[in-house]
Amino acid sequence: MERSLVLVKPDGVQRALIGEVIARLERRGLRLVAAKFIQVSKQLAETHYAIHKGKAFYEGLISYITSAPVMAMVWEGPNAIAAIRQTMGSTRPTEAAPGSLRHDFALEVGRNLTHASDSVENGASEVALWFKPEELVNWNREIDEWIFEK
Ligand code: D4T
Repeated sequence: MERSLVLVKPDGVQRALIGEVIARLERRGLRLVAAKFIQVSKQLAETHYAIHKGKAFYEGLISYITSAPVMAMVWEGPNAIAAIRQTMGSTRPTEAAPGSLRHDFALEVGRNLTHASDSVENGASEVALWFKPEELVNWNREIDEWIFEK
């Protein structure tokens, strides 16, 4: 079972799209593991985006993600990494597939609404960065056997 960090970024929160993001992930069949509504500190932002330090868009990225609250979540499921990134659409909204969140709701890469982990390894490290172990809920749903093959 793969796990991904999912963020509804400040633009998604300000535009009242938290429910839309959650609804699409729920409808897809993914299972919610954790959620919290937080103001991101500069320190957390810099750790999360450390890989982009030095790039032209880095400073803008840090001020964007710390500019207003975010909805931070963990979602899980078989193939969750690929499934969630497909539901989000490509990082650049104008390259996102029709029907994806970024296609339907965004125009610019610097206001692309959401974040999702891009690999199983990054999913595990990002979940550990954003959540304490006791904030993660292990549970089963009645419908799981109708969505998860094994
Ligand atoms: P996030 O991490 O926000 O889900 O984005 P992705 O995983 O889809 O894409 P990324 O790591 O390549 O980019 C991180 C973040 O930086 C912003 N960005 C990116 C930007 O403002 N300008 C750029 O040219 C790029 C490549 C958008 C997402």
